[in-house]
Amino acid sequence: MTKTLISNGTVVSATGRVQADVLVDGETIAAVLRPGSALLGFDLERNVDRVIDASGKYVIPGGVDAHTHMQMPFGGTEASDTFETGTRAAAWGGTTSIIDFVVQYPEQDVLGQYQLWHEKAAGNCAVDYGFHQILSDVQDSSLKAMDELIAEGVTSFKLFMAYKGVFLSDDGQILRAFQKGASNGAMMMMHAENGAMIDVLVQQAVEAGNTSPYYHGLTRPWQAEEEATHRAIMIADLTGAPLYVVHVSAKQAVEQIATARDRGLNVFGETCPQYLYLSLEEQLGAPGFEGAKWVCSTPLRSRAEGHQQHMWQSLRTNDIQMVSTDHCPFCMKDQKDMGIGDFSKIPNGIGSVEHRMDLMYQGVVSGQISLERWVEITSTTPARMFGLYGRKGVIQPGADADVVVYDPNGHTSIGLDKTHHMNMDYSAWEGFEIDGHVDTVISRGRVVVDGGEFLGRAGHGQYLKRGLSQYLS
Ligand code: DUC
Ligand code: ZN
Ligand code: ZN
Ligand code: ZN
Repeated sequence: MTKTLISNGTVVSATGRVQADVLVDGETIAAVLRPGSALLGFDLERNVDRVIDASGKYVIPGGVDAHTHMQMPFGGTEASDTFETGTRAAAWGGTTSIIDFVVQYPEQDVLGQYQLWHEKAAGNCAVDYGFHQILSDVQDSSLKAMDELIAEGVTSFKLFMAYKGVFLSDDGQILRAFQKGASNGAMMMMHAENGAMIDVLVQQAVEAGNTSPYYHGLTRPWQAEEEATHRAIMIADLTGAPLYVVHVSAKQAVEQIATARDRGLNVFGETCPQYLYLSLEEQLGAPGFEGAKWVCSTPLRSRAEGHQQHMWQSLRTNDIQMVSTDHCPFCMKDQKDMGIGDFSKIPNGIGSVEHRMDLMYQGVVSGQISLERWVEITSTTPARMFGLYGRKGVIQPGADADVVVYDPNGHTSIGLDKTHHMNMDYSAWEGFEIDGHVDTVISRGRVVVDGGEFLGRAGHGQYLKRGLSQYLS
């Protein structure tokens, strides 16, 4: 088995930092050692196959992106990253685990869809992958499937309060699914937007000739997000189910989550880089149809209203627990452009799986979050939230050797002709400059990225059979 020593780096965890050497043996971490101690009484040349010098660099657990949609059929097309291209891009950016969403559309068999997602992913992934399950047809067979999926390591289930005819569940269906989650320990995830209100606003806008991409955001106002977030919390409270609200963008929705947590409920919130950095005003300022690049749901929010600054604060105070990408990439050509003349036909989604670690590190540079909080919200908490902690999310003996060597003196320019490995014909992050750099990425002991070279392979990534959320037991 290959032994690798990552020497002289600063090992950063959710709780602190220490100068240490990390010894990797095969696929796992064998030891975290005092710097240089591996050299004492130890023939380095004979006993270690490779030494990675991490002097002046951070050594962190690999990123866990708990919200991706690889090759998802959606909006009359399919998300443009396959499991192969998407996980390769993830690896480039220091993310060594993803949790992707199996989709049940109406009338589809849940377990059949789960098998289908395995077929899509198996043999294609560069890094490890797990699954959540989307339920869009809550009926007896779907509820029964929830028990069977938990035994398969799918321990979290997403429902939608929007997208009529596609994903939408009504409150009674949500109640039934949450009752099941309360009894079997599953984490219930919610897309919290009031779809009925949004559908009317969208129709009115299109009829009035307000068809540019900017109206996507205006027709999905924060009130629709706050109301749905509150309703989801009430259903969680009534049933006793734990609730994880995905892609939170409105400060008012954050306040609902914070209030619920203060009351002692098991309610958690996720945000995404786009809700920290991008705004409705910038989307408005984009020429022509360019604003389509940032059409996602929940939508970008107004900077004048202060949502972005409030979201950073919420990450600091733990009103919001973690950051995923909601990676749902579409190209402008032949995908987003379906919505020219009608914004409601633009496939919803932004691609960021490659840039999450960098974008959040820039939050450390700008003083928004600490170095430790960076590791916590991008790796440790996602792992713990979704039953992977111990294997993932931490550098300690016995953990999977998923390690990133991050250079705080390096630099990353994001953009189509710069750093961009996702299968998209544009970057939602064009022109972003990061005062740091992913130097080396190790996935289960294998160096998959090093010195600007991809060394991984499709099929190295394995399915992650997850346990129940470690925030609940
Ligand atoms: N939001 C998106 O932007 N894309 C996929 C589905 C969703 O909820
Ligand atoms: Zn969603
Ligand atoms: Zn999503
Ligand atoms: Zn570098």
